[in-house]
Amino acid sequence: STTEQTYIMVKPDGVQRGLVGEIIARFEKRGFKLAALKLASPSKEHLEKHYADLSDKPFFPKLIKYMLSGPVVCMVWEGLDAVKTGRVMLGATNPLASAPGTIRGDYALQVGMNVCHGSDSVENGQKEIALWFPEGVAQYKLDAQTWIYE
Ligand code: DAT
Ligand code: MG
Repeated sequence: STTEQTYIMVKPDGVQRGLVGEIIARFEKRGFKLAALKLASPSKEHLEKHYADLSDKPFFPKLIKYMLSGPVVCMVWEGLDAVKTGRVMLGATNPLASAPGTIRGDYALQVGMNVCHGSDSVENGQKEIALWFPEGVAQYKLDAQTWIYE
């Protein structure tokens, strides 16, 4: 639906490398509506909740350490098939397998520094939005949608 929401996050490497504007621009230009945006320095406990599904993986401690290495930019983007389309725009988890034209395929090389996060299902997206934006997200009419949705 056109009101589907996804949680997109620029990871510490993306912030340090000056990719925040580029990543925002891609979602903006594609036609998605910005519903929430902030710079954050989450705690270890918060990140462990975000990545709870991966807590058994051998790379989990390294992943948490990386995510704690600097601020992240948290966003909610809304629009048609936002979750699936967001994942396509991000590219594969391993940047070497990501197609050029995707964010990871254009800006990353290694899985442990893959620049950005995107929700993998509508259900997980809603969980992530609740975790990262307990204050709620914006509700407004995006006038450009008249020229995006037929
Ligand atoms: P994605 O971020 O594409 O949703 P994921 O949820 O499976 O991928 O994993 C979360 C992050 O954990 C991923 O962006 C990078 C890291 N990661 C995943 N698989 C890894 C692996 N095999 N080795 C090291 N880091 C990994
Ligand atoms: Mg994931």
